[in-house]
Amino acid sequence: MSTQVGHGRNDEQTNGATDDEETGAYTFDDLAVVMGTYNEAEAVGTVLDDIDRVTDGRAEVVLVDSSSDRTPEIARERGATVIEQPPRGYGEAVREAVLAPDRPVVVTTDCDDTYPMEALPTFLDRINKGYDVVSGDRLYHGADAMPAFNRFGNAAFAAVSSVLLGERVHDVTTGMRAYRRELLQEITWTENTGLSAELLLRPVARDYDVVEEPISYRERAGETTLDPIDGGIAIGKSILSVCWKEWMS
Ligand SMILES: Nc1nc2c(ncn2[C@@H]2O[C@H](COP(=O)(O)OP(=O)(O)O)[C@@H](O)[C@H]2O)c(=O)[nH]1
Ligand SMILES: [Mg+2]
Repeated sequence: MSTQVGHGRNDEQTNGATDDEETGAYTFDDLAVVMGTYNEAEAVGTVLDDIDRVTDGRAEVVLVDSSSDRTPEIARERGATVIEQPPRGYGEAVREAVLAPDRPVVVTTDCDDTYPMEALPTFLDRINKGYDVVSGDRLYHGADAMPAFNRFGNAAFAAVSSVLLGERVHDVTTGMRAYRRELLQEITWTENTGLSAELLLRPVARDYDVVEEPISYRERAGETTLDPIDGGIAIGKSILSVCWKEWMS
């Protein structure tokens, strides 16, 4: 497999979201959308309703939840699967979430209404084109809704990662990606706060077919759970340690 980290926006688009039996392409019936949730009562209803609307209720939805508010009840009312976990950080939750579904295509998102669920058909199309990972690039359109400190940090993480990988990547900390399930099961994931970076860096380092897809990014509903400075330091350490281990293996 050859790595192709580039933007997919100019690729011709098929109708993979609706076509199935004749072509063998994946449809929304093959898709699971997963997320970690920590007190997201303000956003969870909107996020799950968006997924339902865009996928016609056909995507499986899995939450790994550590909330003390009504997030899990709101999710169960909407038919989502809720796995309970004590609050142990972003990556502990998202690792359990990505490994949970049996469906062949797994999409991650944050449960804070920042990511465009309208992009799900495009993400599925890219997987049907043969990509192993489709990574939502928030910075391509400028990410005006992102706090300036985070925007600068994310651009720096992408620049450092690009040098270490020898491939240009544009947004390594995005929460919205589509993955082939086999890839998620094949690789051993080790990071917590840095898991979103690890989920891109290891596939790129191992020459899977990875593409970045420009996406819009909205302002968050509710309070962030990650401290930008502590979180930023943890992500920086993860990038260095994951790239080092990938080189050594
Ligand atoms: N289950 C669980 N979910 C978490 C934890 N920490 C963060 N999350 C969720 O992970 C996602 C990303 O966190 P978020 O606060 O949006 O981080 P930001 O996008 O970097 O500001 C959100 O859906 C959070 O609710 C945790 O300790 N446990
Ligand atoms: Mg978020």
